[in-house]
Amino acid sequence: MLHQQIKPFRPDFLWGSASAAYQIEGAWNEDGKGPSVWDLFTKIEGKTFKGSNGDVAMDHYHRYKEDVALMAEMGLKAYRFSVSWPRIYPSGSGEVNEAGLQFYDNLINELLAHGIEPVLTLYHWDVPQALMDDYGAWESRRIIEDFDHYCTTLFERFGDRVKYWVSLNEQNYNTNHGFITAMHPPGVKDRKRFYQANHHAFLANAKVIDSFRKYVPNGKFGPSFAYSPAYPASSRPEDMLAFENAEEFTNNWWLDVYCRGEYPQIPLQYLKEQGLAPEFEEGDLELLLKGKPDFVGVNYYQTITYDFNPLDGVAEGRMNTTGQKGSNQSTGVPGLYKTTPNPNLETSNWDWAIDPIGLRIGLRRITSRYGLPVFITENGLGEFDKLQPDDTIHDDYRIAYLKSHLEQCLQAVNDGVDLIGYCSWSFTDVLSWLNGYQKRYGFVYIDRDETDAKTLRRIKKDSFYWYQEVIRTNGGKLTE
Ligand code: BGP
Repeated sequence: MLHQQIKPFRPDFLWGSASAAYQIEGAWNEDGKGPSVWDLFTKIEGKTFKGSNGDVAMDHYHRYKEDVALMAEMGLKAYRFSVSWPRIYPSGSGEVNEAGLQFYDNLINELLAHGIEPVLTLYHWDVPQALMDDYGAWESRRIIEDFDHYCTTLFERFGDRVKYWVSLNEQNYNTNHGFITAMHPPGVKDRKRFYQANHHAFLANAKVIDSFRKYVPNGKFGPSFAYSPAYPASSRPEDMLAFENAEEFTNNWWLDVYCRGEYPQIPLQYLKEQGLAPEFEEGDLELLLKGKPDFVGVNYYQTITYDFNPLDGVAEGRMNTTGQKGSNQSTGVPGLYKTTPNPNLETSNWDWAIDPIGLRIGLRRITSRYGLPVFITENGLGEFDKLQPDDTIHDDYRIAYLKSHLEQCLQAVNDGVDLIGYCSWSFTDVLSWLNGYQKRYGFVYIDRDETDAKTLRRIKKDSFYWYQEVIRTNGGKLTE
């Protein structure tokens, strides 16, 4: 679609940026917080880049006022952060930890005092270790009640001040790595358990949305989906079929349940034949139907290109977690699809395809298929950054990435997408789960590395000043 005239972003567009508790807070065992699965998992040798962990992270727990002051200086309209479940319920359920609630109370009040809309993520992967020990966390239906109890506590406490809520962050990516590649906790490789745990997460999500309607009737709620729109490697019919398979199994499987309350037919039948489909219990289907969101949260980094994969084909490939360009390997599901590099796209040093038009395509697919507003809850470029002797960081590559993606957002808006906001990933640099501290995403550099927390000083990068202008001009800067 080419447009003669381009209309601007809506006047109340939520220009934002994002983070997650484990990746920035630190203070992992302070003020009554219980351990999360990540507190233990990162200590297992070989699981993360150079054994990096979030014990101290960016020390945001102690420096949140300084961080919010930087957000205010930038002119940020919205800030997406996550609440750490084991900070609120150290054992997952039972006794609430008032100090944990107080921390987020303070953060929310600080944001509001600076005119920044809080966007609260209920779950960004840090399930309490106690629930893993008790019943295997997402592998048991018991999590549905515990998650609802935890979320309801937050609705009651913050519902008067927080309007935008995100339920599960990247359920698809997190369960995939938890149960297929074993790169996230619980570190399992089992497709049957993957589909079952994922089903419980859907039920928990739906249950919480149902509660949300009662506690925060004027709020807006949605999941954050790790959306990598699929491309076919070629117009060869076998590749087209692989692409269709990938769309069904890697995207529609989640988006259909969130937005329509039902699993897509073709993959469900295939998984039933294979004995891999989730077990349904009475009431599951009715509950899923109650889980419709107000918006689809989209975390977009890249498109993925697929080609034909025979029954004895590729199943597992190593993922680039070192920043050594070209070390990523093809991965797939035999008989369905396998991934392949797209020769038309540049890649980052972590081999992620850079594809701004892919974002527009994804936004349009969601709009046409589900007719819901979209909130981009993550988008950004992870790269090596160099701190110059004069305390500057010239991240022109990040500016180019963000600019090209925002330009496509504007095109998508003109195509008819109801886009309510955009949160870059991330505001400050954060711990990258598997890639250590060297893979940086922020507008604000933080002086630390994998093994040394150094000074933890906050230093504004060039992209900070660029985004400040984008916000000030409501996107006008993009078309200059
Ligand atoms: C998403 C996560 C974020 C963040 C981001 C960048 O999957 O929701 O928490 O980490 O990706 O990914 P990475 O840190 O692996 O580069």
